[in-house]
Amino acid sequence: MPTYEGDFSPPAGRFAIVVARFNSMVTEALLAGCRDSFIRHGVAEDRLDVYWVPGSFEVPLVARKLAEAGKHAAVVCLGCVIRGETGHYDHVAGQAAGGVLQASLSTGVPVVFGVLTTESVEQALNRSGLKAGNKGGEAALAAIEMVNLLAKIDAK
Ligand code: INI
Repeated sequence: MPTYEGDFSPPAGRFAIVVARFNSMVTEALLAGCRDSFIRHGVAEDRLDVYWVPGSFEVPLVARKLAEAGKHAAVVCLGCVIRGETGHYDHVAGQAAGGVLQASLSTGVPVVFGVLTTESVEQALNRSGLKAGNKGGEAALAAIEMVNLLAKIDAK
């Protein structure tokens, strides 16, 4: 049966990375992982545009504006929301996730959710380059895979 998957071959075009400054020690590490992953998969740094926003709550607006503009093959969203550190964790994390999904569905452009939502600072550090890999790097891979899958669908 015909089966379609996006691969990790170097995709064409530019990529946008929207990154929240809140918890910047973690988000800078996510950005470094994301950049590194793009470069290792054939997307040179001069094809990456980075947009800083105050916090994860602001990520969806900028992601949607960029996706609507149509100048990027995909938009990667990076942020870090730590439950232990915020009383409105559920609102910030939930709205960020919902907004990112909406940006993708309303534009047809892959908008990837690389916002960490963790119980503790330790978990956040582990997922941004320590014991549990780097979620920023994974987000870049998801963007590449989605761009390549959509290109296959368009080519059919
Ligand atoms: N933003 C985050 O990205 N992570 C957080 O953990 C966080 N906390 O703890 O509140 C956070 N808050 C700021 C929020 O994203 C907005 O920038 C702010 O509410 C202004 O709209």
